[in-house]
Amino acid sequence: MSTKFEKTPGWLDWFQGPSKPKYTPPPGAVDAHCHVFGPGDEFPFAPERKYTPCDASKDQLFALRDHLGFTRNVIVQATCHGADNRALVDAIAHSGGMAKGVASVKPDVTDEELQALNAAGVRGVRFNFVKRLVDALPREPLMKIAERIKPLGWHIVIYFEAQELPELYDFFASLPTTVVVDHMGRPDVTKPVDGPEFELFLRLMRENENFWSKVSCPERLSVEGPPHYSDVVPFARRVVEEFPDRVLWGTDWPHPNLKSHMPDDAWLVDVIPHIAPTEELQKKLLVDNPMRLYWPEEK
Ligand code: 0GY
Repeated sequence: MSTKFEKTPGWLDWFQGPSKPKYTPPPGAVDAHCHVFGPGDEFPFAPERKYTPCDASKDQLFALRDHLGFTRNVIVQATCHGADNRALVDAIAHSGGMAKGVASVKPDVTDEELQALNAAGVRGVRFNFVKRLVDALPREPLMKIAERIKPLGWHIVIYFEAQELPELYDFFASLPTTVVVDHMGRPDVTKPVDGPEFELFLRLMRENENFWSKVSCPERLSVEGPPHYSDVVPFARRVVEEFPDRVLWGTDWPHPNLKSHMPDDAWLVDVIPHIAPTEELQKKLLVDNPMRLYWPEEK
């Protein structure tokens, strides 16, 4: 564990020694949303961070991948590392080609830096609109970043909460690349799946064919809680069934900022057959879609 950094009070560490999932993912399955944290002694957390996590190294991530029956990872830059993508790049470099990344960049990023990230295996940038995590950038610089990453064939990952969508909808719809929404736009799952709030998110997906969604994070969205997270299932299943070719799944390991509990990651894998009930849907969700977005050269 890091000696330089003290964790945020009340921080929940990731679950040690997860059980084996009952569900076996198809060969070549991709965990398309996970993070590495530090280790802080090697890759310091960013001064502007809003939380200080426990360490969660690349080796621990790759061990979890193997344990859960997955083959590849898409590692998403977490806000505790700001726009310093070194831990992410290091993890990809040590993955034997089995990881790609989504970076955070500042508006003053140079073309050389973007090229270097591209060569390192980065395939997208993340724009974060969750107020407790970042001081959000205004839209104009974000649009400039979007225009600059477009020629690289990268996409944009957006993270926001459902109540912010009405305000952000037009900006999102104007983005010029493929756009991947984290965790279905964080719906309030105590509201009806066919109510106006979730309907706006479905409309965003329906009206913009460049939009994809991660059907991830039942542990974060659920009010009912573990191990089945049944209240999240209808939301994720709705998205998988309506947009089977534009969905991704991820563990979200090491689960930053959870408050209620820390999941055994096997529980999350065991939710998959409930949200993608056929083998065909599971293969699209776990293999075909992430391969098309992150490893198109191997398709
Ligand atoms: C997530 C969730 C969170 C944090 C981050 O970048 C981050 O710090 O993504 C969160 O606290 O909701 O998607 O992993």
